[in-house]
Amino acid sequence: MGKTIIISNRLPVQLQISNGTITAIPSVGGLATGMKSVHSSGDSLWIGWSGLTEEDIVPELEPKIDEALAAHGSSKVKLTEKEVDGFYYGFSNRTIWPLFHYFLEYSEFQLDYWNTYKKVNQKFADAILAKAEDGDTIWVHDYQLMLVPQMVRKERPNVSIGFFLHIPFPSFEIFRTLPWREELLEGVLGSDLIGFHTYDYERHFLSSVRRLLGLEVSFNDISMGDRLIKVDSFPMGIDYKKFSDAAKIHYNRAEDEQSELQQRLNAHKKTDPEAKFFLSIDRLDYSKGIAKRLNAFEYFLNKYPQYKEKVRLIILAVPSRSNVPQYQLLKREIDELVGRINGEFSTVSWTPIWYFYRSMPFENLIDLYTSSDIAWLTPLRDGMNLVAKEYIATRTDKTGVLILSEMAGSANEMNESLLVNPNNFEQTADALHEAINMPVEEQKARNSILQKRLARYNVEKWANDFMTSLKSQKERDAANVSR
Ligand code: ADQ
Repeated sequence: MGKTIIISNRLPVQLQISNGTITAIPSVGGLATGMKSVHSSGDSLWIGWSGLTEEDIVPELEPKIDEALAAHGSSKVKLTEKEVDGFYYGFSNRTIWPLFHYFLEYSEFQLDYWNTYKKVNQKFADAILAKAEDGDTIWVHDYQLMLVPQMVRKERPNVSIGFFLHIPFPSFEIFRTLPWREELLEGVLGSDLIGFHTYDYERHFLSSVRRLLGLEVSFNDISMGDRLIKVDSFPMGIDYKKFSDAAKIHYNRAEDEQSELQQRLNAHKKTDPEAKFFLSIDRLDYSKGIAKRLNAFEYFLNKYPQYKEKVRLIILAVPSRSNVPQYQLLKREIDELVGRINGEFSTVSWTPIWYFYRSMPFENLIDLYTSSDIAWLTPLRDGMNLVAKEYIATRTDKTGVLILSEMAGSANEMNESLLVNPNNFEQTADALHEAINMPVEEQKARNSILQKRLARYNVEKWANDFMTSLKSQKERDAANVSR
């Protein structure tokens, strides 16, 4: 059996350099956790960008960096600052990201971004080709690397290649507007297995393949020359145990062991047991609908004034892509909205919105999840949305209400939450009202079902299902060719 090579834009470790010493610290993100069972078992390698540009890397330090990465089964792709600009901030985040999230008007079609995207994808493919041998399995992740499967396939036809897209695949009418649409599809089709979070994204992709490339599609198989390519959905889960175990510890902590955040949240609850916390957690991204949510909150306070001084909206926004202009504008818009709404409604004893613009340590995330009566997660588009799953996993006493956008991939598996259209303020305000008044027995009934499902379809199962399907697809394809 060959080895496994995982490839993603960023490596699952972060480099820390101080006084000439280099340490690689494993990232705590969902992908890194999910791949643990695939990456740590036996012979595997993870290839990606380290986060440092070539200009950042002093030549004397390079061997030490490589050594620190190798200790974590990782190997770096070297990118210049200019390449990061055109490939990552450019084509990935100013062309594909907005287009695939239905923000057509934000999508920039610039030839130099496209050329850099191709060049950098080739660099990633070359890094794989330097290590890959016949019989190896290669798992390519996400929208930054859509050309890699075909680039590898061309040189190494006898490897298994899987591709997983973490963001939505848009409908044909949106996707067709991209000037390089055929090239992107052909790039992905170098794979044996192509995975999406939902059945809808899978159908959208198949429809584009059929209509733009004229390929034969039968059920979820694509015939391309003598190759058979399988397309399927694999809804990504979370490390359920990690979240529920952390929540149990949180609930059992003595007061003097609690974080300052936990103590303050508890103190508020004690002063007013009827007060409710609404929680909103996202990267600061226009696809997440944070500004709309703030407007909907204002609408709610006007429609249901009885909740003034009773409810608090905690907004946690993680800084993201802050050198892309749309993100800077959004930051300003949110700052202004929070200021305006707090200015309009605050009283001497009540501030309706608590706004944190930062990343938080895992401990504090758990504090927020466990202390919030209602999680209000209403992206305008989201490939999956893992925050919704994390919130439910931490509700170990089964109380709590999740208000979730229909436009999040996770809505498909979380029907027991209150699903809303984030553009409909009336419906959203009513859902908040319903959530505040939902009987505890009903909360428990809904969350029991959700928890059972999330515990079973965890991130490890997601990774294993994908790898198993890739293996059987390669065998099926081999049988098909030899017939
Ligand atoms: P994201 O857009 O980043 O992921 P999401 O799935 O919600 O969105 O994951 C965010 C992660 O960041 C969660 O694990 C959460 O705990 C963490 N996080 C959020 N706020 C934080 C904070 N302030 N501090 C620290 N950590 C924080 C992309 C796609 C999604 C898809 C995932 C996985 O856009 O649609 O679900 O990939 O495929």
